[in-house]
Amino acid sequence: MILSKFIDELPILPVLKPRRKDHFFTYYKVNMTEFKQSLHSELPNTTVWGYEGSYPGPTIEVESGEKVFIKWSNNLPKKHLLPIDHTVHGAHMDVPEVRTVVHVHGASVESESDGYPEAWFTKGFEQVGPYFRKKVYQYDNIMQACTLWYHDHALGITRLNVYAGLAGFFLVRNQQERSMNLPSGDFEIPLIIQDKSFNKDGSLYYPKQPEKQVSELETSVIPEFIGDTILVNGKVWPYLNVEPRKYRFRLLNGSNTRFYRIKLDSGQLIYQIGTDGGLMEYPIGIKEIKLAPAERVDIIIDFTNLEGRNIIMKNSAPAPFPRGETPNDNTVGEVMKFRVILPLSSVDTSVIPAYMMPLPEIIEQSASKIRYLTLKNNMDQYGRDFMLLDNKRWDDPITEKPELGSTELWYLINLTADTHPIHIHLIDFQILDRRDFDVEKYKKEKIIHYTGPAISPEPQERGLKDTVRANPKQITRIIMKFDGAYKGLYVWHCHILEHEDYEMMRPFIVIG
Ligand SMILES: [Cu+2]
Repeated sequence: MILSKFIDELPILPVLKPRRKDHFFTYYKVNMTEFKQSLHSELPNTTVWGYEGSYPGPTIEVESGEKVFIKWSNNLPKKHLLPIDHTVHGAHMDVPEVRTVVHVHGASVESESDGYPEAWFTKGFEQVGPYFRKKVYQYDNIMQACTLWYHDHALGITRLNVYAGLAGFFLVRNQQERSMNLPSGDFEIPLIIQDKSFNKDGSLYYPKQPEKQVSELETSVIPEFIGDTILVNGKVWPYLNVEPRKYRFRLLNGSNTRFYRIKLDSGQLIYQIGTDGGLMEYPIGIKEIKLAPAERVDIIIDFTNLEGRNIIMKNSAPAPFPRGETPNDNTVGEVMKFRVILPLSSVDTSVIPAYMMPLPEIIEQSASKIRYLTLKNNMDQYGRDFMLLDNKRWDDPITEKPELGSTELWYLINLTADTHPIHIHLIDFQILDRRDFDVEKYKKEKIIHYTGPAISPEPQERGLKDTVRANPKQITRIIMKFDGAYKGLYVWHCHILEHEDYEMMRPFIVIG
């Protein structure tokens, strides 16, 4: 189905109002429901799932250090909107079909409120998963200003719940950031980029079977989901009217599998000011930004002196990444359009600061524990490919047990042909380097033989990260301190949701 581009206006996501707010804490209630929404003016309305009646969900804005309680409640139907594969871990016939649990991606948060995949709950908390601990989650937000997002994380159906619409922004703000005079108010816009496919009746399309059909099963998990349309803030190929001035955009890849390589067709520089975990030391000017699923960048685009221009945000990332097809300009090679047609409403006094804040580097020598963790292909009894971390399944005993206060260095040894965005809950990490190595030798002898020099992280990655692209045939080294306030059970996983749902996820426990 061909949909016209740039005929619908970009939705500006609403900011959620707290139910209660005083000196001591803030309380939100967030309801998950099913409803119909227009995702493109040429499509009949689409049945989606959302938070507070909105897909994507309303933006939750908090202050650094603000104590926030959120009651996430499930008011979804008992029947899932999308096809479930009951052979996948945690989605067997013995559990209810529709289960939800909410994770704030990038948050440092107590274990009981992190949205553990087996802490799921059904409508009205009638049934709960084995790790369910509380109805009201507590977020202390002891992070600096950063761009986080919340989304569903229920075991075995995360790909379906997020695809149905369960995702939204969670922004942490503070005085330090405000004092920088970045573009704000109407000139600061979060953008969640996702890909979807539709049936003629406007309903969401999600395949029941992979290309290589599994005849024994009615519904089978697929190795990756690649949609044929691009949505920003829940609209297919939208446009945004802008003034000739600076805008701050928070870009989030909220797609299941698709990566993006973002560029402006005007060829102008994009000023990046932040990574997953907050502001960078200083801004960088770049022409192209890579975004794996769950990665965020905080950027400024300057439309000054561009009156009358149309600027298209393009995407050149192959899908699946990096071995798949390169996108076509007529379709997914474009994301959205900026039309510089609004008159300047006031003088633009916002700035791109020369320097933002110090970012102490974690040095390699400070690591007290080194872990060598493989990303590896496997085949199941139905002949389906699936991926494992450290050759272990979700249900295998916990092996990653970092000590509170310690620093760890992880070698992500990618033996597969895909780039996997590896996400670790609870902490931010820094990328040390990436390096080519001999995959065959490693598979045979478990010996790391490097075949190229260590490559520094890309300029766009030089900041705090919670999701890293682990490229094929490379070892990606990341370093992290478990120095927060929290102990307990968390997870690390690939953020390609089709991988995460099918065993590419492991629990870890912070001890001490
Ligand atoms: Cu993966």
